[in-house]
Amino acid sequence: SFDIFERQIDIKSLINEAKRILDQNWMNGFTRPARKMYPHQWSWDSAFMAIGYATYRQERAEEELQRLFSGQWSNGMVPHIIFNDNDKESDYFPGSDFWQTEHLSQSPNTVSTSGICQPPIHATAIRHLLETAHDRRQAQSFAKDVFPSLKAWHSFLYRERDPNDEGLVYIRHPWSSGQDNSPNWDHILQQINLSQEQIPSYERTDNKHNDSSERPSNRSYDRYIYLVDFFRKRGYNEDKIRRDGCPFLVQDVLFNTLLCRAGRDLAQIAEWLGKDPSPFYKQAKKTAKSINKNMWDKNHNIYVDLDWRNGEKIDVYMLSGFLPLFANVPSPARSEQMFSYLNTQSFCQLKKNCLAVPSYDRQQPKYSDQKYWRGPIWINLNWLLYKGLAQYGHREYDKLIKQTIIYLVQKSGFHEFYNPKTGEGYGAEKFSWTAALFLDILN
Ligand code: 9YW
Repeated sequence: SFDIFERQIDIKSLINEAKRILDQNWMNGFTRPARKMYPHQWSWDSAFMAIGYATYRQERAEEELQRLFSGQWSNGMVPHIIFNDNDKESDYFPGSDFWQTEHLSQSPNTVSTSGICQPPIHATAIRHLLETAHDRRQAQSFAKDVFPSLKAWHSFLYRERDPNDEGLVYIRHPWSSGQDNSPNWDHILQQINLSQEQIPSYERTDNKHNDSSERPSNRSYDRYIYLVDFFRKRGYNEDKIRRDGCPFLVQDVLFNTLLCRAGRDLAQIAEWLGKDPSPFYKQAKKTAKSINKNMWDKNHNIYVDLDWRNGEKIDVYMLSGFLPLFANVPSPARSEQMFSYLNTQSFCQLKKNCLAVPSYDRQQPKYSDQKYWRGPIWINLNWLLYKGLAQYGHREYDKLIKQTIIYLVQKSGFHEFYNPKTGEGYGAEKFSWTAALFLDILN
């Protein structure tokens, strides 16, 4: 048992440690999520890093995002990884050679990239930078430079990933969700029957750096790799991928929530730059409406993902199902219904001395304290929840989240994820977004 409210904590030294981690993971223009395990640049990680850098090093936040957009494809996609071609020691799999993107007409010539994307939280990070910058003029000029890239990124998503014009975009790989091993994907992945010949030969490296009991199963990995092979065989052509029956097409709550919020943030940026914000507001409004209409699970008081192929709800109750709060999607009445589920032993109940908030409903049979995205506490999800709840006035719960984050970091260091029962840290150590978002929350 622990008491997260009664500890003497030296916040200043934790802040210094967080900055030290970001400095150590910084590498010629971008921040590695973690030194050994993730030696390249990841898309949504970079946006979180920028939010952390905004507290003390504005120019780095800008450099980070500029480097990310240097990997943007000509169709507007921001790839989920921009590889660090100089790192010869890295054994990260799948590396740039596996993705086979370098000879595509739509991929950049200067850097090598993966062929899928991650949640679009970049406009949100840039708006935040504009609001907090100590050098406002510099931030404005940066925003002006990246505005066309942001616009192209959002257009790509609505154009290529929302073929029925629903206001909801799909992802086509679990890695695109940011929550790789979430139970959300189990049912769809299980339905993909593969013969041995359909799986390209490959060797996992993630297990070398980490306890394999915390990581995705080999069966899931086979399917992750099969999907990449499916895309590269079709030259990453979206129509072909869909027409040929890509077996994984999901409208994900978190991805669409972040797109909705980023759309409004992009509109605000446009306004500040003297440009027309209305197309972005319009898109965001439509997305919010569809999240409310199609993704709301009224029996459980939470939002759920949809299988794009048949429109069916995926009945899995994740912390991310509460995150539409971050984009102001639920009405106040609905937000109260959500809160009445969040504030139970399924997640974490106020005054029950629990660590807030695990990534998955603890009472579900597949819940695990240790497994990647199947229960452990992730700081980025909690940061999003924290900001979301603040907009609806839930101060007491926010205090609990903040105290949990301080407790975890002090007890176990800046880990990738944490055990909700014991507070033990798992995955990569000295993990960048944990450090970056800690800085923001304590700022
Ligand atoms: C991988 C880098 C990435 C995150 C993802 C997280 C994990 C594994 O690490 O992905 O090999 O890409 O699931 O959200 O961006 O931190």
